[in-house]
Amino acid sequence: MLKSRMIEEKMLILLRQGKISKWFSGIGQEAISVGLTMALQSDEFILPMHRNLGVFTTRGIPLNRLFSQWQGKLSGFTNGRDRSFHFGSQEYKIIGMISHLGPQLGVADGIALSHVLKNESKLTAVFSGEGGTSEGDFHEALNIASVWSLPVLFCIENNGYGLSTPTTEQYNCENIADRGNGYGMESHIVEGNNILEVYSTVKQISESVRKNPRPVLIEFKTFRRRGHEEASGTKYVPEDLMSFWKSKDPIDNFESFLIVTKVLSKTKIDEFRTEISNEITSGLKLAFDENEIKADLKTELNDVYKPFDCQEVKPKGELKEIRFIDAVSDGLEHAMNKHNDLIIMGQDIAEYGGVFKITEGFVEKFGKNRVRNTPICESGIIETAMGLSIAGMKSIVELQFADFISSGFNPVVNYLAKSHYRWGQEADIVLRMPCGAGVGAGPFHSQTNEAWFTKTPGLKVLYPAFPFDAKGLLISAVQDPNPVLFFEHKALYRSQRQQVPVDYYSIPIGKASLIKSGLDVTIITYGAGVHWALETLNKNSEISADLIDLRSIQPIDYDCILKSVKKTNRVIILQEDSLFGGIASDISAFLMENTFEFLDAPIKRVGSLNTPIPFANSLEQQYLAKANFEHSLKTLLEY
Ligand SMILES: Cc1ncc(C[n+]2csc(CCOP(=O)(O)OP(=O)(O)O)c2C)c(N)n1
Repeated sequence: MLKSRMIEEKMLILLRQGKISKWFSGIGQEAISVGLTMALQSDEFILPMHRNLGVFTTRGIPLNRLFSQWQGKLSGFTNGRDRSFHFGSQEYKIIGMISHLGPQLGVADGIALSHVLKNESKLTAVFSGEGGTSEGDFHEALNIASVWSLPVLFCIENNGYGLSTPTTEQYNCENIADRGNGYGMESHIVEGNNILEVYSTVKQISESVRKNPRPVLIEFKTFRRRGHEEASGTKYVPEDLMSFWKSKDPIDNFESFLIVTKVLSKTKIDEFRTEISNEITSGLKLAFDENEIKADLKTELNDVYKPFDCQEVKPKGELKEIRFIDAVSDGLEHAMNKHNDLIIMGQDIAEYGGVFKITEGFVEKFGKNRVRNTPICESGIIETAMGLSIAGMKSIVELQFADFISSGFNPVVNYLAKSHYRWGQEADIVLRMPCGAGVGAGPFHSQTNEAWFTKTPGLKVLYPAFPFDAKGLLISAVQDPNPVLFFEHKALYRSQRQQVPVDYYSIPIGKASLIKSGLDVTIITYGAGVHWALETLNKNSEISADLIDLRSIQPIDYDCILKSVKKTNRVIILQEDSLFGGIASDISAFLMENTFEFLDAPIKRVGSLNTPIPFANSLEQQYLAKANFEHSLKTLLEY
């Protein structure tokens, strides 16, 4: 506790000297981090917050590495890419927060799930402030952990204020621990400023949880004695409250206790102080002496994704005519057979087989541990998938409809997408996204929302149009250790049939497919757009076109596009999504920059109307890009 306190005191000085940029103080709360970390086994994961310095010091991270992290230097944990405690370390079994507070609660569920699945008697501890418990992530994570009996200690540091918001404006129950009841979960209240109480309670609970896996909610009562961060002050805190909690300082009180009980002497304490002070000084010297990070463009771009050498398995052997939907199911089954550590999670996917029946029969083949029905918790389950990945397991999450990804948006774009770039941790996850319009399903069951994700660095986005591609690309998506969003157009599920190899094969990610070859125009599209284009070309046999099915829209096969446009000199880009801000706009800009001299006509984009997707058939037909494609193509050819 003393080490953590003395580091903080030093940081406050450095902050005043302008030598560090920001500090979130945990002064007065040290007993919780230190007591909990000491009570756990060193190979059990802890997911701390911004005031849990004691977790890091107790796990023995060399101080120079912590200081370098805070200064954005190479010996830190993020190559200068993230600040403060926003990093993880497999070596120290610490998974730091992302700024959004709540998501790590679900990540802890995933790590704990891996322990259950691997029959390890370990637990995972995750922290949140009382403010963070107001986020939906808290509710989802506790609910999932309870339904699945996951060995997670949900540790809530109730320190009186969330920034300036007092607990009375944050929640309306007496204790946060009382909520345990609502989740069917055991809960405890612990005097968080008493190191002995923290240590002994957590030790006792952990021993029991390792034997009998279950989640436990622990509310630590404590107080935040400095500002939210140093610049923000504490004007809003009544003085008597501050002095009350000062009298409950965990270090002062423990020190007095140790002196009274003659465990420690003043001299020994002074020795400790000198020792720690020397350790801080030498750690700081190392960090300050370290050079600033040199920006290297190639390294930055390369580290967005985990390198993946796709082991292409060429299709061969017996063919069978199957529907798109069967191809997805078949690809999934092959992937489950190939990767014993692959878990599928989704709503109603187990005995019921999923709303599209894609996983029908999977429970019988792979068991309920690997084919998991989930509560309606998109965020929490995507976070759980992230936790599985941290624990070295692969997972697929089936979104019931791609539209519902909005309820799990935060972990996708902030956790999964940024994790490898920030601290080298892959998010080995495939999100299956049944999407698309033309089925009379209205505004919330029809969207093709790939553009929400293609603009976020760190995600891969696949969108097959044929059964053959669906199976081969899904297999590659599972192989790929990066987060992949796999779009499956619902209207193609039962309308598209093809001869597909029965065996396992894969298709490299990032390669477009040239479906038709011609001379006069290049049509670039994907998903249902491919079939609209084919329909148009079949009806107008005089049109000689290159038809490119992108298949992968992040990354995009620019080589294929360039080659074709330089040959045909005209290009039309067709997307099902509303026109503004979609893939077509980006490809169009790329072609303007790179093929301007080759073009004989302005680039044409065709997308759906900039309205939500309407329900009634006549309105939906008018909405869809298909309605304008043929006319636009002919106009372009006549230009
Ligand atoms: C989703 C989200 N909303 C708002 C913030 C800004 N913010 C950062 S910390 C904080 C207060 C957190 O309070 P609490 O969870 O009680 O933790 P404490 O800081 O008191 O330890 C707020 C509002 C944020 N980081 N993330």
